[in-house]
Amino acid sequence: MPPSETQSALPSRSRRRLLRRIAASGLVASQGAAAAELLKPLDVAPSSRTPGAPVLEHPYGVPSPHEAGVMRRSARAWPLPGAASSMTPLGDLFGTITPNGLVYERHHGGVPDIDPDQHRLAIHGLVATPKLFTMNDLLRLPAESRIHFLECSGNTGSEWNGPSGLPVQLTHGLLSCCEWTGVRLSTLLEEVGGVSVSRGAGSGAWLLAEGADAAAMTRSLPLDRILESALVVYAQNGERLRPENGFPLRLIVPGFEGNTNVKWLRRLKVVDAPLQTREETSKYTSLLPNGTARQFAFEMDAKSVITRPSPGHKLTTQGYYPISGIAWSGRGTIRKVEVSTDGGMSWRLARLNSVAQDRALTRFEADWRWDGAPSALLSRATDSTGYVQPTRAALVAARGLNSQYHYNAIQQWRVEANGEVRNA
Ligand SMILES: Nc1nc2c(c(=O)[nH]1)N[C@H]1C(S)=C(S)[C@@H](COP(=O)(O)O)O[C@H]1N2
Ligand SMILES: [Mo]
Repeated sequence: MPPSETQSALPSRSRRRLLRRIAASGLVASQGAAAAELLKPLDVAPSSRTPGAPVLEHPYGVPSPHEAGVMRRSARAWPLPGAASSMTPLGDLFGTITPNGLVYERHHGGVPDIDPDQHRLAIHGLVATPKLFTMNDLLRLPAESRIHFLECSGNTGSEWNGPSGLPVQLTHGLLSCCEWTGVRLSTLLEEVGGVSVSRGAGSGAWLLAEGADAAAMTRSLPLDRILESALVVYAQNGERLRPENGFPLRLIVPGFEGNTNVKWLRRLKVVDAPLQTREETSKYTSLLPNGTARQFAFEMDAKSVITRPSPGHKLTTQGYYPISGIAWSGRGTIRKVEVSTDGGMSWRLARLNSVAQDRALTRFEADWRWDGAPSALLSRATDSTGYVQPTRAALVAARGLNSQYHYNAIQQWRVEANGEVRNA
């Protein structure tokens, strides 16, 4: 039956019921012309008249050309070659998983080209039997897949001094969430016969992780805190890692600041104290108001942001809008998200419309009827430890304005009377 006949084939009683329902829904007022269209048979869609493109036009699939504007972008120009970042277009995405081509990138020395057949992972230091692993060795160990967010500790640093005017991609886009597949760190340490430093409270078992890139990114990590959750991964969202995200191997430390998730991983060394590398002394420490530095602030604190509507979006008519966003915590799951549409004077509970997973993005949504008046939209996350996302004033009071990293304050978007959404 050609598609044009399906509409008129509806029995007239159910057609009348359908039209009554459309009228009752209020859609008729705003879409009168569209509703009137339904009274006559629909035309055959132009795209139904001829066969479409063949299979294998794109042996590796690509998004619709109509989505060409959805891409990673950089917030600023970087002064040194290879040291740069690109940001995930959060305002254009749905659900909680970041597609591989849109995962943010942060490199300190560019993206190395590594032959997986030549690549080795060394596990050495205070272990019983130091070993070199090939990629094939790693693929023959028990695998595990887990969904975790990855956030650069510099994410949202643009807002320390107040609203930057930037859209959500450029304020919060050093954030992605993937399903990571690889080998548990604990399995690998068993493979080298175990660790020969006494572990437990007060002891000093640390793990030095180093990348094979030009920056030789190197971080020391407290072994006790990461042993149960860290993964050495070779795949993201079902396929091998992308070169820019660490191909062929990277470390995933769930909930810890992005830079500890060392890409192009070439060695793990068990040591008895942190090595005070460049990335934990001159970088990735925060200068506090009392003049001391906050070092080894590993966990990313609970945070949330509204992604739709967000700056760059425009509300076209008054009426119902879902407020949609994401929330996450480096210390566990998201317990609740509250939303305000009046600048924080009143709050109400949002629905969590994805399963709240451990150290992963959670999608929330709240109903809102825009009455055309200027509004201010905010979201506030509470995590499973009871920690509540702070206001900017509270965060600045605690950390001062010399802290570049770990900005997690409540974010406000203004809705103007003309429907424009702004970070102001
Ligand atoms: N070897 C190496 N690992 C690295 C980096 C790097 O420059 N080199 N950048 C780190 C930083 S600062 C972040 S935020 C994350 C970014 O991971 P992504 O590019 O996969 O999003 O990787 C971390 N791991
Ligand atoms: Mo980072």
